[in-house]
Amino acid sequence: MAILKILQYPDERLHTVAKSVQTVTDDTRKLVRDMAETMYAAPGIGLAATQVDVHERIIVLDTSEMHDQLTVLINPELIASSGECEREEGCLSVPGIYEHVRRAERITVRALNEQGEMFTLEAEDLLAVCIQHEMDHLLGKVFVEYLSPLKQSRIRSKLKKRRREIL
Ligand code: K1U
Ligand code: ZN
Repeated sequence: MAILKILQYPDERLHTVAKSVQTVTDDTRKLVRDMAETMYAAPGIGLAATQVDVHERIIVLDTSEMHDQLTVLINPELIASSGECEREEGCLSVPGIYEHVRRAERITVRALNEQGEMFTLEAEDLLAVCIQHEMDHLLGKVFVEYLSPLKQSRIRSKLKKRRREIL
């Protein structure tokens, strides 16, 4: 297994639209294992392939308290959504920034698992928010893009300043 490099906002590659996986192969399963290891090490509760510069529709998630319930979504499709909620979100590609975003409260997604079998998942609360956040990554959208242009520009400046200080 390997820890992969996570792209940092405002990297242009985070705006790439991911392509569907044609066939789930051993290479797909290796990428899923590496993504899961990267997510747990970060630590995070989700990771989209876009964030590790692989532009395929693959997501890993684990919102469980014990970090022992990995969910893999390959080619996820949103088939239903209802309600509205507003929660604070974070992102491994936008470190140290936490902002409230409004999303659907409950969703149903259809996806393939690591074996290439189709399944349906009903989610609510944090899991629903996390899936929507990760599905946005696959469409090239980062959560800060829901914020006002002023907030986005402040976040970009803050991250650039922080990076200058680190280098
Ligand atoms: O970068 C990502 O897409 C992962 C992101 C997922 C997410 C978090 C919160 C709301 C929506 C989506 C994260 O995992 S940020 C880190 C985080 O939330 C966390 C880290 C350790 C323990 C618990 C939470
Ligand atoms: Zn994110």
